[in-house]
Amino acid sequence: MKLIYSNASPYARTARIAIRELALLAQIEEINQHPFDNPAQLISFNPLCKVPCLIDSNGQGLFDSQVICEYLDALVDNKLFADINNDWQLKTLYSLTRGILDSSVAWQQDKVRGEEGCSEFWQKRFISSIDRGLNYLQKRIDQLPEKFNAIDINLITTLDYLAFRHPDYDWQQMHPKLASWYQTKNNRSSLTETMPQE
Ligand SMILES: N[C@@H](CCC(=O)N[C@@H](CS)C(=O)NCC(=O)O)C(=O)O
Repeated sequence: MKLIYSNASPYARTARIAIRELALLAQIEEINQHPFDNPAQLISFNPLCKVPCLIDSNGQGLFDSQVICEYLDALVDNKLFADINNDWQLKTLYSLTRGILDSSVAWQQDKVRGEEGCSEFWQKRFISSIDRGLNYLQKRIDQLPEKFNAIDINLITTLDYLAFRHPDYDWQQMHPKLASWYQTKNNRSSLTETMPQE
């Protein structure tokens, strides 16, 4: 199998963390391609030209990051999604982590439009949804399963992405309970090997 990813993409990072947590690295070649270069290989497997994209052992494309993570998890022994998929509240928290990540990425996309193209209205909305989302999660952090899981992957990826792209947004100071939770989780090799980079 092959995984097309880019170093700065938080969505691709969730797939790369799952690969490591599921001990699948020996079976998957990771190919670094930037979607803005419109690589022919990426487009041929994902018409959206977005990363991550997995090419499975039958030579078929799989996307997006959630589908890839669930697929890889099912290949092994449902380590990452088993607790979540049996509990609607945990599924909702999983969706919330995806939503906070979407707002964080949309905020970055708006910022790079520059002073003339960016929108104060939208940036405020993105920041409010991140604030409220992290608060909501912080209040429920003790409800997360003990075992490392797909919510942990998304949440850590989102927090690291905020520090990477929005260093002025001091999430650790604003959400101290999340910061303590993060300290107990962030030393796994799946995380340190996949930190976001330009
Ligand atoms: N919902 C998708 C989002 C993927 C996505 O937006 N990836 C970005 C990189 S962070 C991308 O490839 N963007 C290229 C583009 O929008 O043209 C997922 O979860 O995989």
